[in-house]
Amino acid sequence: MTRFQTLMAAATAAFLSFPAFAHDGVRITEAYARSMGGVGASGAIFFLMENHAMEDDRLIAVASDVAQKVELHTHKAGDDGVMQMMHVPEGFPIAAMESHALERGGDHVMLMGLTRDLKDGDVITLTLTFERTGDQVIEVPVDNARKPGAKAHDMGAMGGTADGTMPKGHNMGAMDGTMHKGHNMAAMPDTSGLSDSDAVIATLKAQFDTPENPLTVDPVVVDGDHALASWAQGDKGGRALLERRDGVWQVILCGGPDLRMPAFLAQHGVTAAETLSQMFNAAEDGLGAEKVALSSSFEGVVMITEPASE
Ligand SMILES: [Cu+2]
Repeated sequence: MTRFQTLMAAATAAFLSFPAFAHDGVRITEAYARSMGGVGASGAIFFLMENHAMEDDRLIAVASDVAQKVELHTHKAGDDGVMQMMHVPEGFPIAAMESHALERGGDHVMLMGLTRDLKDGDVITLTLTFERTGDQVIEVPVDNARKPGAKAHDMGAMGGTADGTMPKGHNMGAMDGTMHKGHNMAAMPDTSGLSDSDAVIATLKAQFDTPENPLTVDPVVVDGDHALASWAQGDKGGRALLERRDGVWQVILCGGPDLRMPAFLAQHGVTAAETLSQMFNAAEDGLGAEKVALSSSFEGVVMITEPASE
């Protein structure tokens, strides 16, 4: 039973004669938008659609002046198990008296090439076009810190795996929709007895290293319960932020240039962001400009785990 049906059942039980709905369209609730970057970056919008009509409907188009391109997207695991985002030109169906959620890691509205910064509390105007009921304009608040599955003001909510931050791809040069999510299910390595940096390396390898595509990790810098590492795999490189929870290292996100910025680290739960950043940048610089450039070649940010302290 969908959530909406559950609501309906509860309402029907409460009122023996159930009143007709006042409107015929699709009701939109719990809308929010988030973005990891400024102008030119990408973002995503999530909401719940409830079809209060006796006929099926379908969200077929979206439009907003907040981005150069606005599309309906979903996530799907490819043959290699790697999660990818893709455009869904046919849109999202909402059956009669059913609901359909756009949520992190699933269906979403993709904003590509933001025309302005999305700051918490900003409001975006989004036009939704439904196949049966036509256009509906909604106001969407920006909530960059919202966790997957969390309701507004529900700050105690759960973590989750790779979310819908959507770094790159979409044939837009600066983006590539591939998420390094395929190996998330790898068993956690036993890192007891290892030094912090060896434990970080073991954690990254458990998640991303494969015989065909070996991963090298260097340098690793640890400060308290956070670690930054540079990695290389084939001709690709990037950086990873890790966090230790209950003694276990977890990969929070992968990215490129952002991970050298204290402000970005602070945004993702690193308490001593300035210190960690200085230590890491010095260690990486020590390996030479070529190494730094390779790690900076990773475009966008891929969320692997939600930071616990966010
Ligand atoms: Cu997307």
